[in-house]
Amino acid sequence: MHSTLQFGRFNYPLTGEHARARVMGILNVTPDSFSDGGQHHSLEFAISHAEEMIRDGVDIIDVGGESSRPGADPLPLEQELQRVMPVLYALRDQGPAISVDTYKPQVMREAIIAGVDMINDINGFRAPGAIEAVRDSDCALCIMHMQKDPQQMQLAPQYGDVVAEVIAFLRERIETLTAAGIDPRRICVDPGFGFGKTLEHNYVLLRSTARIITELQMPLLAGLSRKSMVGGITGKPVEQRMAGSLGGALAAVAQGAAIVRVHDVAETVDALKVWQAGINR
Ligand code: 9MG
Repeated sequence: MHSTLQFGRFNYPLTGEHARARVMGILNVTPDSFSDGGQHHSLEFAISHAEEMIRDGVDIIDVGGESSRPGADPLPLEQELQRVMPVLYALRDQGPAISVDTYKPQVMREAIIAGVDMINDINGFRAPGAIEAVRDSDCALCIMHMQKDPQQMQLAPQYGDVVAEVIAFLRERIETLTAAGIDPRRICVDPGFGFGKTLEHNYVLLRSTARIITELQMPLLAGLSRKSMVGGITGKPVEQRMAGSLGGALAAVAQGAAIVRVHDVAETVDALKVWQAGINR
């Protein structure tokens, strides 16, 4: 494992006394995430949500314009740019690191010009031109595993050995990115909870967080906030999954996850502070 994660303008220690898990707050700029669907209101809503996350102690804000929920349709490039670019420019100098959640190379290029610190690609930089789009920047790259695509992924996910297959996929992507000249200190990996996985697959992967980190020697990002895997254990609907999501985030961090991607920033920041204070280092 490298001792730091290069994160655009930031450099996160991964080992030693200054290492701690970072909280990534989710900022969806999708029509269902603001009141009237209008462009102006969406920007205002996004900024005020981001300001709340900043007050709550967020480390990274992950801005996404296209829904990746199971069954979601892809968003045309121009619409995605119209949704995310004003938000990226508005947030760029507010303090936290900024990430953009996209798999489209053209969005990656524009976001890098705007100064983002991370590209979070649920497609693992497999789109033609994705690697070239990010290669010459210094932003961090999150490589996520997904079986099929958001429209197909939850139809009938199947694996022989889910942990081995996710590790093999991530290893191949790390090798492809580094062979293209990308510094491995910019890379983090993500098992992709809920992306082409059954409840059982998700928990086998969550319980294997430490193994994934050890085998790949890369920092790991865990995103399970409010997902069906939380509802599958608690029996709670999406609006009542905060406590369950905190439990999942702590399970990942206890095994070495470097970043947790969450909706509930204030609660996660507090939970991690108490957990950190209460463990033997
Ligand atoms: C965009 N997005 C939705 N869920 C995610 C997850 O679990 N990880 C990452 N990296 N991105 C996600």
